[in-house]
Amino acid sequence: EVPEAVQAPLPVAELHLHIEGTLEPELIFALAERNGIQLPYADLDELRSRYEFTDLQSFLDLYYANMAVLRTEQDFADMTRAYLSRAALAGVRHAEIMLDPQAHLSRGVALETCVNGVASVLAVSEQEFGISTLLIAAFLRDLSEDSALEVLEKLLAMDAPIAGIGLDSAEVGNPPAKFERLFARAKDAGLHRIAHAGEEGPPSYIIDALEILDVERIDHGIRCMEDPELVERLVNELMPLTVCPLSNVRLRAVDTLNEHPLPAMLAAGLNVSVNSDDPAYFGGYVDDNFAQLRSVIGLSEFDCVRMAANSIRSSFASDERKAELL
Ligand code: ES4
Ligand code: ZN
Repeated sequence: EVPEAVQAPLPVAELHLHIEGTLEPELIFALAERNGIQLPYADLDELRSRYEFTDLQSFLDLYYANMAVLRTEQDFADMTRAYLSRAALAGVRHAEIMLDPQAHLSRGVALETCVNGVASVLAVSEQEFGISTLLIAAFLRDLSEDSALEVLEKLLAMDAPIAGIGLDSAEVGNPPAKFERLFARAKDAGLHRIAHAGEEGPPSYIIDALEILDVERIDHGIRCMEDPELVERLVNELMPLTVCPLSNVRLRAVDTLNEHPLPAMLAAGLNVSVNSDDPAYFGGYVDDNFAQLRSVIGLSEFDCVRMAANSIRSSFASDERKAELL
Protein backbone atom coordinates (compact mmCIF):
# COMPACT_ATOMS: atom_id res chain seq x y z
CA GLU A 1 0.00 0.00 0.00
CA VAL A 2 1.17 3.51 -0.84
CA PRO A 3 1.90 5.61 2.27
CA GLU A 4 -0.60 8.41 2.78
CA ALA A 5 2.05 11.13 2.59
CA VAL A 6 2.95 10.37 -1.05
CA GLN A 7 -0.60 9.97 -2.35
CA ALA A 8 -1.58 12.83 -4.62
CA PRO A 9 -4.15 15.05 -2.89
CA LEU A 10 -7.66 15.26 -4.33
CA PRO A 11 -8.00 18.17 -6.77
CA VAL A 12 -10.33 20.69 -5.13
CA ALA A 13 -11.60 24.23 -5.31
CA GLU A 14 -11.11 26.21 -2.12
CA LEU A 15 -14.20 28.38 -1.75
CA HIS A 16 -13.86 29.64 1.82
CA LEU A 17 -10.51 31.22 2.50
CA HIS A 18 -9.60 34.53 4.14
CA ILE A 19 -6.23 35.59 2.76
CA GLU A 20 -5.38 37.37 6.02
CA GLY A 21 -5.98 34.06 7.78
CA THR A 22 -3.10 32.49 5.86
CA LEU A 23 -0.50 34.66 7.63
CA GLU A 24 1.70 32.09 9.32
CA PRO A 25 3.55 33.03 12.54
CA GLU A 26 6.93 32.93 10.74
CA LEU A 27 5.70 35.37 8.09
CA ILE A 28 4.19 37.62 10.78
CA PHE A 29 7.64 37.91 12.38
CA ALA A 30 9.41 38.37 9.03
CA LEU A 31 7.04 41.16 7.94
CA ALA A 32 7.25 42.86 11.36
CA GLU A 33 11.03 42.91 11.04
CA ARG A 34 10.92 44.22 7.46
CA ASN A 35 8.50 47.00 8.42
CA GLY A 36 10.12 47.93 11.73
CA ILE A 37 7.01 46.95 13.69
CA GLN A 38 7.33 45.92 17.33
CA LEU A 39 5.16 42.86 17.97
CA PRO A 40 3.64 42.30 21.42
CA TYR A 41 5.21 38.81 21.50
CA ALA A 42 8.85 38.06 22.41
CA ASP A 43 9.15 35.14 19.98
CA LEU A 44 7.34 32.63 17.78
CA ASP A 45 6.46 30.38 20.71
CA GLU A 46 4.82 33.23 22.59
CA LEU A 47 2.78 34.11 19.49
CA ARG A 48 1.85 30.44 18.99
CA SER A 49 0.65 30.25 22.60
CA ARG A 50 -2.11 32.74 21.69
CA TYR A 51 -3.77 30.35 19.22
CA GLU A 52 -6.19 28.86 21.68
CA PHE A 53 -9.63 30.25 21.02
CA THR A 54 -12.88 30.10 22.97
CA ASP A 55 -15.19 31.45 20.26
CA LEU A 56 -15.20 33.44 17.01
CA GLN A 57 -14.49 36.78 18.71
CA SER A 58 -11.43 35.51 20.59
CA PHE A 59 -9.97 34.46 17.23
CA LEU A 60 -10.96 37.70 15.47
CA ASP A 61 -9.09 39.73 18.12
CA LEU A 62 -5.79 37.99 17.25
CA TYR A 63 -6.56 37.90 13.51
CA TYR A 64 -7.05 41.68 13.37
CA ALA A 65 -4.06 42.38 15.66
CA ASN A 66 -1.68 40.33 13.50
CA MET A 67 -2.69 42.25 10.37
CA ALA A 68 -0.63 45.17 11.73
CA VAL A 69 2.40 43.69 9.94
CA LEU A 70 0.74 44.16 6.50
CA ARG A 71 1.79 47.64 5.33
CA THR A 72 2.92 47.52 1.68
CA GLU A 73 1.76 46.01 -1.59
CA GLN A 74 4.74 43.69 -1.34
CA ASP A 75 3.51 42.42 2.06
CA PHE A 76 0.10 41.53 0.60
CA ALA A 77 1.77 39.94 -2.42
CA ASP A 78 4.14 37.86 -0.28
CA MET A 79 1.26 36.62 1.89
CA THR A 80 -0.74 35.65 -1.22
CA ARG A 81 2.22 33.87 -2.83
CA ALA A 82 2.86 31.90 0.38
CA TYR A 83 -0.77 30.75 0.45
CA LEU A 84 -0.81 29.66 -3.21
CA SER A 85 2.45 27.79 -2.80
CA ARG A 86 1.08 25.83 0.17
CA ALA A 87 -2.40 25.42 -1.37
CA ALA A 88 -0.92 23.82 -4.50
CA LEU A 89 0.53 21.07 -2.28
CA ALA A 90 -2.92 20.66 -0.70
CA GLY A 91 -4.49 19.86 -4.08
CA VAL A 92 -6.16 23.25 -4.56
CA ARG A 93 -6.62 23.90 -8.29
CA HIS A 94 -9.03 26.82 -8.04
CA ALA A 95 -9.39 29.29 -5.15
CA GLU A 96 -11.91 32.03 -4.40
CA ILE A 97 -10.10 34.25 -1.98
CA MET A 98 -11.68 36.69 0.45
CA LEU A 99 -9.93 39.92 1.37
CA ASP A 100 -11.13 42.20 4.22
CA PRO A 101 -10.44 45.72 2.85
CA GLN A 102 -12.04 47.48 5.83
CA ALA A 103 -9.62 45.77 8.22
CA HIS A 104 -6.78 47.49 6.37
CA LEU A 105 -8.44 50.85 5.68
CA SER A 106 -9.05 51.26 9.42
CA ARG A 107 -5.28 50.90 9.99
CA GLY A 108 -4.41 53.55 7.42
CA VAL A 109 -3.55 51.12 4.61
CA ALA A 110 -4.95 52.31 1.28
CA LEU A 111 -7.48 50.27 -0.66
CA GLU A 112 -5.10 50.18 -3.65
CA THR A 113 -2.31 48.76 -1.47
CA CYS A 114 -4.22 45.72 -0.23
CA VAL A 115 -6.20 45.06 -3.43
CA ASN A 116 -3.28 45.51 -5.84
CA GLY A 117 -0.90 43.54 -3.62
CA VAL A 118 -3.18 40.49 -3.58
CA ALA A 119 -4.46 40.91 -7.15
CA SER A 120 -0.95 41.20 -8.65
CA VAL A 121 -0.24 37.64 -7.51
CA LEU A 122 -3.69 36.26 -8.34
CA ALA A 123 -3.15 37.52 -11.91
CA VAL A 124 -0.32 34.99 -12.35
CA SER A 125 -1.59 32.22 -10.03
CA GLU A 126 -2.63 29.83 -12.80
CA GLN A 127 0.71 30.08 -14.62
CA GLU A 128 2.87 30.01 -11.48
CA PHE A 129 0.94 27.63 -9.23
CA GLY A 130 -1.61 25.89 -11.46
CA ILE A 131 -4.37 27.51 -9.38
CA SER A 132 -7.02 29.62 -11.07
CA THR A 133 -8.24 32.30 -8.68
CA LEU A 134 -10.97 34.86 -8.08
CA LEU A 135 -10.94 37.68 -5.56
CA ILE A 136 -13.89 38.36 -3.26
CA ALA A 137 -14.16 41.57 -1.24
CA ALA A 138 -15.54 40.63 2.17
CA PHE A 139 -17.28 43.17 4.38
CA LEU A 140 -17.09 43.27 8.15
CA ARG A 141 -20.60 42.80 9.52
CA ASP A 142 -19.77 44.45 12.85
CA LEU A 143 -19.19 47.73 10.95
CA SER A 144 -22.01 49.79 9.44
CA GLU A 145 -23.66 49.17 6.08
CA ASP A 146 -22.70 52.71 5.08
CA SER A 147 -19.03 51.89 5.61
CA ALA A 148 -19.41 48.78 3.45
CA LEU A 149 -21.26 50.70 0.72
CA GLU A 150 -18.57 53.37 0.66
CA VAL A 151 -15.83 50.77 0.21
CA LEU A 152 -17.80 48.88 -2.44
CA GLU A 153 -18.29 52.10 -4.44
CA LYS A 154 -14.54 52.79 -4.24
CA LEU A 155 -13.76 49.25 -5.42
CA LEU A 156 -16.14 49.67 -8.36
CA ALA A 157 -14.74 53.13 -9.18
CA MET A 158 -11.16 51.80 -9.26
CA ASP A 159 -12.30 48.84 -11.37
CA ALA A 160 -10.84 46.45 -8.81
CA PRO A 161 -10.64 42.87 -10.12
CA ILE A 162 -13.28 41.46 -7.77
CA ALA A 163 -15.66 38.67 -8.76
CA GLY A 164 -17.97 39.07 -5.81
CA ILE A 165 -18.62 40.19 -2.27
CA GLY A 166 -18.77 38.32 1.02
CA LEU A 167 -19.86 39.04 4.58
CA ASP A 168 -17.69 38.01 7.52
CA SER A 169 -16.52 38.88 11.06
CA ALA A 170 -18.72 38.86 14.19
CA GLU A 171 -21.95 37.14 13.16
CA VAL A 172 -24.25 37.15 16.20
CA GLY A 173 -26.03 40.49 16.56
CA ASN A 174 -25.16 41.48 12.98
CA PRO A 175 -27.87 39.74 10.93
CA PRO A 176 -27.99 39.68 7.12
CA ALA A 177 -30.82 42.25 6.99
CA LYS A 178 -28.30 44.92 8.05
CA PHE A 179 -26.67 44.59 4.61
CA GLU A 180 -29.67 44.48 2.28
CA ARG A 181 -28.64 47.59 0.30
CA LEU A 182 -25.01 46.44 0.03
CA PHE A 183 -25.97 43.14 -1.54
CA ALA A 184 -28.53 44.78 -3.85
CA ARG A 185 -25.81 47.16 -5.06
CA ALA A 186 -23.40 44.25 -5.61
CA LYS A 187 -26.00 42.32 -7.61
CA ASP A 188 -26.73 45.43 -9.67
CA ALA A 189 -22.98 45.70 -10.38
CA GLY A 190 -22.96 42.08 -11.65
CA LEU A 191 -21.01 40.71 -8.69
CA HIS A 192 -21.35 37.28 -7.12
CA ARG A 193 -22.65 37.21 -3.55
CA ILE A 194 -21.76 34.98 -0.61
CA ALA A 195 -22.13 35.38 3.16
CA HIS A 196 -21.06 33.69 6.36
CA ALA A 197 -24.22 32.42 8.03
CA GLY A 198 -25.02 29.76 10.58
CA GLU A 199 -21.47 29.50 11.95
CA GLU A 200 -22.30 30.93 15.37
CA GLY A 201 -25.55 32.55 14.28
CA PRO A 202 -28.97 30.83 14.21
CA PRO A 203 -30.58 29.08 11.21
CA SER A 204 -32.72 32.20 10.63
CA TYR A 205 -29.55 34.03 9.53
CA ILE A 206 -29.11 31.43 6.76
CA ILE A 207 -32.70 31.95 5.62
CA ASP A 208 -32.23 35.74 5.68
CA ALA A 209 -28.95 35.49 3.71
CA LEU A 210 -30.88 33.57 1.02
CA GLU A 211 -34.00 35.72 1.01
CA ILE A 212 -32.73 39.22 1.81
CA LEU A 213 -29.19 39.11 0.41
CA ASP A 214 -29.87 36.69 -2.49
CA VAL A 215 -26.57 34.89 -1.87
CA GLU A 216 -25.31 32.13 -4.16
CA ARG A 217 -23.39 30.29 -1.45
CA ILE A 218 -23.43 30.09 2.32
CA ASP A 219 -20.12 30.12 4.19
CA HIS A 220 -20.24 27.57 7.05
CA GLY A 221 -24.00 27.05 7.34
CA ILE A 222 -23.55 24.22 9.82
CA ARG A 223 -26.38 25.37 12.08
CA CYS A 224 -28.88 24.68 9.27
CA MET A 225 -29.05 21.20 10.81
CA GLU A 226 -31.21 22.63 13.61
CA ASP A 227 -33.97 23.41 11.08
CA PRO A 228 -35.15 20.40 9.00
CA GLU A 229 -37.31 22.59 6.77
CA LEU A 230 -34.28 24.75 5.95
CA VAL A 231 -32.19 21.65 5.21
CA GLU A 232 -34.84 20.47 2.75
CA ARG A 233 -34.80 23.85 1.04
CA LEU A 234 -30.98 23.95 0.83
CA VAL A 235 -30.96 20.43 -0.65
CA ASN A 236 -33.65 21.31 -3.22
CA GLU A 237 -31.79 24.48 -4.25
CA LEU A 238 -28.41 22.67 -4.42
CA MET A 239 -27.19 25.56 -2.27
CA PRO A 240 -23.44 25.28 -1.67
CA LEU A 241 -22.31 25.27 1.96
CA THR A 242 -18.58 25.89 2.41
CA VAL A 243 -17.83 23.89 5.53
CA CYS A 244 -14.59 24.39 7.49
CA PRO A 245 -14.24 21.46 9.93
CA LEU A 246 -10.98 22.38 11.68
CA SER A 247 -12.15 25.99 12.01
CA ASN A 248 -15.38 24.87 13.68
CA VAL A 249 -13.43 22.81 16.22
CA ARG A 250 -10.90 25.55 16.98
CA LEU A 251 -13.62 28.19 17.41
CA ARG A 252 -15.69 25.83 19.53
CA ALA A 253 -18.68 25.85 17.17
CA VAL A 254 -18.46 22.08 17.70
CA ASP A 255 -16.79 20.33 20.65
CA THR A 256 -14.70 17.86 18.66
CA LEU A 257 -14.38 16.66 15.08
CA ASN A 258 -16.37 13.59 16.15
CA GLU A 259 -19.34 15.85 16.92
CA HIS A 260 -19.09 17.71 13.62
CA PRO A 261 -22.36 17.68 11.60
CA LEU A 262 -20.57 17.10 8.27
CA PRO A 263 -21.50 13.38 8.01
CA ALA A 264 -25.13 14.24 8.77
CA MET A 265 -25.00 17.05 6.21
CA LEU A 266 -23.71 14.61 3.58
CA ALA A 267 -26.38 12.09 4.53
CA ALA A 268 -29.04 14.79 4.17
CA GLY A 269 -27.87 15.41 0.60
CA LEU A 270 -26.52 18.92 1.19
CA ASN A 271 -24.05 20.40 -1.30
CA VAL A 272 -21.09 20.63 1.08
CA SER A 273 -17.40 21.26 0.42
CA VAL A 274 -14.32 21.21 2.67
CA ASN A 275 -12.40 24.43 3.17
CA SER A 276 -9.67 25.80 5.43
CA ASP A 277 -11.11 29.26 6.36
CA ASP A 278 -8.04 30.66 8.19
CA PRO A 279 -5.50 27.86 7.82
CA ALA A 280 -2.66 29.56 9.70
CA TYR A 281 -4.92 29.85 12.75
CA PHE A 282 -6.96 26.65 12.74
CA GLY A 283 -4.40 23.90 12.37
CA GLY A 284 -4.23 23.28 8.67
CA TYR A 285 -4.90 23.67 4.99
CA VAL A 286 -7.51 21.82 2.91
CA ASP A 287 -5.41 18.64 2.79
CA ASP A 288 -5.11 18.69 6.59
CA ASN A 289 -8.89 19.08 6.87
CA PHE A 290 -9.44 16.05 4.62
CA ALA A 291 -6.74 14.05 6.42
CA GLN A 292 -8.37 14.58 9.81
CA LEU A 293 -11.84 13.85 8.43
CA ARG A 294 -10.47 10.53 7.15
CA SER A 295 -8.41 9.56 10.18
CA VAL A 296 -10.57 10.93 13.01
CA ILE A 297 -14.12 10.36 11.81
CA GLY A 298 -13.41 7.76 9.14
CA LEU A 299 -14.91 9.75 6.28
CA SER A 300 -15.05 7.53 3.20
CA GLU A 301 -13.10 8.10 0.00
CA PHE A 302 -16.46 8.24 -1.78
CA ASP A 303 -17.55 11.19 0.35
CA CYS A 304 -14.18 12.94 -0.07
CA VAL A 305 -14.40 12.63 -3.86
CA ARG A 306 -18.01 13.80 -3.78
CA MET A 307 -17.09 16.92 -1.79
CA ALA A 308 -14.14 17.64 -4.08
CA ALA A 309 -16.54 17.56 -7.05
CA ASN A 310 -19.05 19.70 -5.12
CA SER A 311 -16.34 22.33 -4.55
CA ILE A 312 -15.53 22.61 -8.24
CA ARG A 313 -19.18 22.68 -9.34
CA SER A 314 -20.04 25.27 -6.67
CA SER A 315 -17.26 27.64 -7.72
CA PHE A 316 -17.64 30.75 -9.84
CA ALA A 317 -15.03 29.44 -12.30
CA SER A 318 -15.88 29.42 -16.01
CA ASP A 319 -17.61 26.33 -17.40
CA GLU A 320 -14.40 25.65 -19.33
CA ARG A 321 -12.28 25.70 -16.19
CA LYS A 322 -14.80 23.55 -14.30
CA ALA A 323 -14.70 20.99 -17.11
CA GLU A 324 -10.89 20.90 -16.85
CA LEU A 325 -11.05 20.22 -13.15
CA LEU A 326 -13.92 17.74 -12.97
C1 ES4 B 1 -13.63 34.32 9.91
CL1 ES4 B 1 -14.02 31.79 10.74
C2 ES4 B 1 -14.53 33.38 10.39
N1 ES4 B 1 -15.80 33.72 10.64
C3 ES4 B 1 -16.19 34.98 10.42
N2 ES4 B 1 -15.37 35.93 9.95
C4 ES4 B 1 -14.09 35.60 9.71
N3 ES4 B 1 -13.06 36.33 9.24
C5 ES4 B 1 -12.00 35.54 9.16
N4 ES4 B 1 -12.32 34.31 9.58
ZN1 ZN C 1 -14.69 32.33 7.18
